[in-house]
Parts: sequence; structure tokens; C-alpha cells
Amino acid sequence: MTGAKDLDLQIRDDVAVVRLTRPHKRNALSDGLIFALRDTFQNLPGTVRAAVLDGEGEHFCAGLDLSELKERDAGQGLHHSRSWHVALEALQYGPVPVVAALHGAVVGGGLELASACHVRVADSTTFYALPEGSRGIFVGGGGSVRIPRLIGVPRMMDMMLTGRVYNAADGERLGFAQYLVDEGTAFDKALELARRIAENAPLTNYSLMHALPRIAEQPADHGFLTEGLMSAIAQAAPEAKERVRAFLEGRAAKVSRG
Ligand code: 1HE
Repeated sequence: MTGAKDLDLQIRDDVAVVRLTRPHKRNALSDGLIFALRDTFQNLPGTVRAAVLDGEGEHFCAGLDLSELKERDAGQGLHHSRSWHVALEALQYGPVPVVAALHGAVVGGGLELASACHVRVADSTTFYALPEGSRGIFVGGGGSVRIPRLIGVPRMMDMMLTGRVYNAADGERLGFAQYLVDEGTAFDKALELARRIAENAPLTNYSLMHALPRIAEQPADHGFLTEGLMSAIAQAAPEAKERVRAFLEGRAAKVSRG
């Protein structure tokens, strides 16, 4: 299976750096690369506490490898789309939060991949598009679920119907990225944030990754109960007790103005 050669994994202390390394094809996502992403996030070493997802070259990711979009029948198309869902769920609901370092094209399946990450840092060269509309296809990598949660159905509708492209500044304003940074600095900022995230209590990160998005989808009365249960589990951990004690004894940082 090709794909693993197009993905690089480096462990830097407790942060995993996962990089798409197919710049000559603008990091287009072949089936092999999708499987490699799935396997990488399913098998991160237990010492890892956070991850960065980056793309080599001038573009984060040009989406689906269109050269593989050949004669698929409906059943094969369904299974292909479902294989993306499995891979991107392995990332979104995996063991650790993932910070995406965006630059250049974040388009089609590349935007679907970015949307599965927990924090997105975009440099000023970033642009966002969903060219599926003009290629005669539909999103298939979870985009119709995740992208409206970032920017809303009307904006995604417009992007796909009209081919609209958003630049980095507009993308940050709309909610594609939580951070906008200077050209060439997205990776450094993403690594800094991943290191900060890695310092959190593991149950806090787990609650945020696994409970928060699900609570947001629940009816309020279910959400309050799920929140109460998760809150009880997190505060019972010895690490939480120690962190609270450290603050009360003046050993932990105060919140400072942003
Ligand atoms: C590719 C792909 C690709 C580049 N599949 N080979 N995605 C798209 O429709 C986006 C298509 N790509 C582009 O619009 C542009 O390539 C970029 C804006 C991303 C970059 O432009 P540029 O000028 O830097 O590169 P290039 O010259 O267009 O491409 C360089 C090579 O990468 C070239 O191959 P070469 O052999 O001629 O050198 C391109 O063919 C190749 N390449 N993008 C295959 N996407 C789960 S469903 C998801 C559905 C989708 O994602 S649909 C949207 C697909």
C-alpha cells in the first residue's frame, strides 16, 4: 500500500508531528495516504500528549487525489467515503488533541482534514475552497458534518455552489481557523500550542475532545447530565486535586490578561 511513504511521523518529547510529505502533488490525499493517517493516529505512542498536523511544501493539502477518482460504482464510492470517515474519526476522536498548521491551499478534502483537527493555525498564505462543486462531485470526507459546524450551512452552500474562495483573514474571521499568523510561522505556532496543550491534565483534554462536541449536539437536558458526569470524573483525578491545591497554595500561575 502506498501512502506511508507520503506521511512522516516525528516524536518530539510528548508531541507528535505528523506531516503530509507529498508536496509534488500538493499533498493530495491518495487512498494509501488516508489509510496511513488512520494508522498513525490509531497507533500513536502512549507517551504522546498532543499532535501537530502539517503539510510539506507551499500547500497544506489539495484534497482528494483526483487521479484515483476513476471508474467507481456507487457501492465503491460509498465505501471510499466511509474510509475517509474512519480515518478522520481516528484523528478527531483519537488519543490526543491535534493542532493543524495551515498554509497555502486548504481545499476540498484538505479542508475536510483540517476540520477534523481540534485547533487550526493558519498563516497569511492560506486559502480555503470546496472545488467539489465544480468537479461535479460532493464532499465525502465528513465535510458536510464538520464544515457547517465551523462556518454554518449558508456559507458552505455558497462555497460549493459558486466556487467561492476565502483568504486567510476572512477564514479566521469566519471560524475556519482559531489563529492567524504571519507567512511561514504556522508550524512554529502550532507546535507552541501543542506543547501547551500537552501540559493539561489528560482527562481535561479527553473531556474536551470526546465530550464537548457530543454535548453540543445533545438536547440541553442530556448535555447537562453528560457535563455533570464528565466534570465529576475529571475533578476526581489526583492530578486535578494537585493542580487545585497548587493554586490555593500560591504555587500555580494566575490567569493573566490576554
Ligand atoms: C493533484 C491534485 C489533486 C494537485 N489530485 N493531483 N481538489 C482540487 O480540485 C484541487 C486541485 N488542485 C489545485 O487546484 C491546485 O493544484 C492547487 C491550487 C492546490 C495548487 O496549485 P499549483 O499551481 O501550486 O500546483 P499544480 O501545478 O496545479 O499541481 C502540481 C501537481 O500536483 C500536478 O501534477 P503534475 O504531475 O502535473 O506535476 C497536479 O496535477 C497535482 N495535483 N492537486 C491529484 N487534488 C473525500 S472527498 C474529497 C473531494 C475533494 O477533495 S475534491 C477537490 C480536489
